[in-house]
Amino acid sequence: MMELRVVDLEKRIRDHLEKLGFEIHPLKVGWYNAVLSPAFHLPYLDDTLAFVVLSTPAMFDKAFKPFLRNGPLKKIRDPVDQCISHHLTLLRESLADQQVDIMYDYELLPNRKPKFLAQTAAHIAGAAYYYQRKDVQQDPWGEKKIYGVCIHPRYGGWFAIRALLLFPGVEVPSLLQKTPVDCVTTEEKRIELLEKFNFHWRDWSYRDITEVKEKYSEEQKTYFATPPAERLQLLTLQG
Ligand code: B12
Repeated sequence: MMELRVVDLEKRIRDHLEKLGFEIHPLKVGWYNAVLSPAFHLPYLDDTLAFVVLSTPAMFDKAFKPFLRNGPLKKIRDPVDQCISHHLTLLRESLADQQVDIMYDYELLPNRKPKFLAQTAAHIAGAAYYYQRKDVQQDPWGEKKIYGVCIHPRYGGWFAIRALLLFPGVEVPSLLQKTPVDCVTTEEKRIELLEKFNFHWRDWSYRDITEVKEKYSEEQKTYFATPPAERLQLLTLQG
């Protein structure tokens, strides 16, 4: 009975979000908490169902451009963030019978820590492998701080991790955990990836560390390469 309800729920979320260029991957909160230090734990039962939401390259055309055409933007908030929260709010309304908590990648707690760690969630759900400094045996970076990066089996680095949907009332003890695809397998490539992400992220080359099936269009690249304060103007000019 319980399992059927979960399958149905997952299908409803998928049907709603996939046509907009999003991808969803289920996980249990307990898997996520198990790898994190207590300061980052989410206060839910271990078996609680959650979904990590990714935006794929198609989101720009399928959700973002239509969103811009349809309504006035609030000047103070990032347009893509507004688009995503718009669609996840609609999703929540369509699941009216279900309590759902939504955490966005850009949301911070009062102590300035992010509400959830997007990369850990993506890895744990099997969506995109999270390459960290500790995935390299002999690293050349000494005292430098090195941030980790997720790579998706289909989109490489051409995607973003947008939100975590949590279902406090829904427990899924028998959900099976998927291992993320390890697509950057050699020591040399992993070093190259982390160097590109940390020291050359502005040239976006880390996103092409693997052969990709689909990536951002030229238009989408121009949009994201424009400083946030000038993006609205860019969109207005293009009509
Ligand atoms: Co940033 N950024 N960022 N960023 N950033 C995010 C990480 C994210 C996920 C945003 C998104 O997609 N919406 C993307 C990365 C996407 C990806 O991985 N493919 C992102 C990007 C793309 C960038 C930039 C390229 C700029 C941009 O285009 N937006 C640059 C690149 C980095 C650079 O500067 N060269 C960038 C920069 C930054 C700054 C401003 C520098 C800060 C600091 C970065 C950092 O701390 N990682 C930054 C932040 C704060 C974030 C943000 C909001 C939070 C990250 C954070 O604070 N992590 C995230 C979004 C989010 O997560 N909500 C985006 C806290 C640290 C402590 O986490 O290092 O992963 P951690 O440590 C945990 C893991 O190691 C875990 O435990 C630790 C905590 O206890 N752990 C795990 C331990 N053992 C194990 C074992 C396993 C198997 C696993 C899975 C985990």
